[in-house]
Amino acid sequence: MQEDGISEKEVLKILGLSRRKDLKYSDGKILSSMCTMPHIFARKVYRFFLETNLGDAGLFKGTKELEDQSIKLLGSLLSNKDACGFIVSGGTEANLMALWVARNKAGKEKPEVVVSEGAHFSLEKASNLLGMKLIKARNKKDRSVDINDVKKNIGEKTVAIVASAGSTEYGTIDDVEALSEIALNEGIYLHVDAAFGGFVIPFLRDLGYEVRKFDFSLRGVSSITIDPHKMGLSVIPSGGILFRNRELLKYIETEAPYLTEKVQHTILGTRSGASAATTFSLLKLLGKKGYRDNVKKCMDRTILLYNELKELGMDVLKPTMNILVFNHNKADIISQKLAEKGWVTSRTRSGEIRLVIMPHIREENIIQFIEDLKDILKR
Ligand code: 0PR
Repeated sequence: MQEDGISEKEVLKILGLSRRKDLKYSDGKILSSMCTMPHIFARKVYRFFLETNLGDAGLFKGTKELEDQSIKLLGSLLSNKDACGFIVSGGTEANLMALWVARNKAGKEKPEVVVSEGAHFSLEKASNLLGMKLIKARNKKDRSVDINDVKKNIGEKTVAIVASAGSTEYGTIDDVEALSEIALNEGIYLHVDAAFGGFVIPFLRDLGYEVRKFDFSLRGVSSITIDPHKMGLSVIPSGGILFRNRELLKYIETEAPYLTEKVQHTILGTRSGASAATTFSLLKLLGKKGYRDNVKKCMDRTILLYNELKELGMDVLKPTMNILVFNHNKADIISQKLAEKGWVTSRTRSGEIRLVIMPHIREENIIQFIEDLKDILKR
């Protein structure tokens, strides 16, 4: 580090050079990401809360109220007005908190957690950190978890089951209703990872799509991850963890004797209130209608792309939400050629090409994508 500082202008110049190397959502070519441009209002709100710290909530009572209100609003979206929880850094932290509660609640030696083979890798991190054995149940052909295989994998040491409601790779929703029954019968904690789907599924239902139940209306569901920084249009970092009731929090309570609030439940100590305030603002500003319109826009474009891909003879999976997966015997070459044309796509673990149709993907981008794909296929 140099002795004397440099001018703001010089610093900004360095920043500008770095920032120019970043890709931009607004170019409409990022088809691999579950994040998007934050809502324009989010940018304004975030700045107002830069100094707020929910790790010392007694100093920031107003901001803490905004976090509590956000959780209330998300709880009502997920069929539970009594839900409690936190706006955290993202889905990884939310999933970690859920398994933390599940492990401590069960208090078993050598605890095990059953997830689907398509579960997000954050659950591998969480189980590793918590000293839990992660057991993967097989997926069915439709890419939702095979309930019979979940049952087979449940044993004496099982303390939790994790369901996906909007799987990362395929956007599929597990049969949470069946998993909820199992959880109730066996006395096992059920966590639903709706990091992506939480801001999609409730609105799909309103729009007339047939979607599975996944939320607190199912009695066996103990907690849900729902991320404002994905389809919630909020800023990074904004994740959401909701628990069915306050009782569950006692399993992760830590004393913070010298602070304004005497106990903490979150993993982080010092944590920004800006994410909570921004999330609250968007929930109020957009309302259900705003989010429903957002989902409709993404789904209309997803279906347009689905139809075009089918027309091209691609092996496309019927989408559950705004995630499209297709296969081709030359998928390797196709994704490489798409990259040469500037398209950022991703691949599933089975090698299919995966596209996430986020709000920054406009109809014209889809038309261009299809044109480019046709061109690649011709050669
Ligand atoms: N659960 C599910 C179902 C997820 O899809 C993700 C992330 C997580 C949990 C973890 O969330 P955080 O990343 O917020 O901790 N899914 C995306 C993925 O892995 C994250 C992502 C987002 C990756 C934007 C790339 C990107 O550009 O694909």
